[in-house]
Amino acid sequence: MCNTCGCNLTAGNRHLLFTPPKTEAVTAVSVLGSLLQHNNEQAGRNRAHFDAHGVLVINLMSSPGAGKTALLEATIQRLKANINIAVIEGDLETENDADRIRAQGVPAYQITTGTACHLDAHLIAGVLPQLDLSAIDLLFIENVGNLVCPASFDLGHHRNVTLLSVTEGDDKPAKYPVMFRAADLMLITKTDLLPHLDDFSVAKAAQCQRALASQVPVLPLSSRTGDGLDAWLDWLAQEVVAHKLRVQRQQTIKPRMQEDGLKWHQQTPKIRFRPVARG
Ligand SMILES: Nc1nc2c(ncn2[C@@H]2O[C@H](COP(=O)(O)OP(=O)(O)OP(=O)(O)O)[C@@H](O)[C@H]2O)c(=O)[nH]1
Ligand SMILES: [Mg+2]
Repeated sequence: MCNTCGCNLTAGNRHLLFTPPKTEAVTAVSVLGSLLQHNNEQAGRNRAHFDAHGVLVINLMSSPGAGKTALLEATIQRLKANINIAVIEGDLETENDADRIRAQGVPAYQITTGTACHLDAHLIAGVLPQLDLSAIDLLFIENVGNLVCPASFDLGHHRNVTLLSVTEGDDKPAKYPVMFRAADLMLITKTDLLPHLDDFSVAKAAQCQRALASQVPVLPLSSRTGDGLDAWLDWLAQEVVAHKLRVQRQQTIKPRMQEDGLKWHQQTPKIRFRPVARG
């Protein structure tokens, strides 16, 4: 969780800061720690609500523009005849992404976070009254485009899918480990652009993911051409069925959250300086 930019305060949880009783002895750290705890409690309530309706909830995370909405558009086109889908969109501003999803004929709810660079469980709880969960099998949450903070906030969802587009560079799992460790599935997107890039290696990106001790599937695909989409759609269909069975057994599943996200983000930055060799 990011304690330096203040992004852990959102319109959804701001009320928690001002809830009495509050003493002056409350330090910033304890307030922020308590916000994370409140977030996790609300996430648990959200998940119980989703499970009561047998809805699988998938959180899509990536840097801005990696192709989350394009992937949703392509996915909806292929699955909507067989699976009832809805989408919650998160962006700082605009209804653009929700409009794109609605154009595909499925319900979409836009959360605009203003300044917050991630969604949290309270923001999700705020839109739940508008969702007819009895009419949904699969709910996607498209998180705000950001490779850091979204990984530390449990929304009450079941699976995290992290996208890496080929134009971002194949070393991103190494540089943003908190995000990529949180992935239950990693998608390498925009593979139709690979012929134009001489320095992105799908194998190296997968290797960087494995170097995080992550054995999750890594699937390359292009939402533009449809290449590789079948493997993603198969994964989704299996997850929907597995979740229905889990719920029948009164079980649930939590995403691969960074429970230690707070610790990760509070680590003292390491400053490495290597003089440039002069020759
Ligand atoms: N060539 C190519 N372009 C793509 C593909 N997927 C998405 N794009 C393009 O990439 C740009 C960003 O795509 P979006 O789907 O809006 O990305 P996003 O991750 O939802 O972006 P934010 O919501 O702003 O974080 C758009 O211009 C898309 O047309 C793809 O598979 N191939
Ligand atoms: Mg989008």
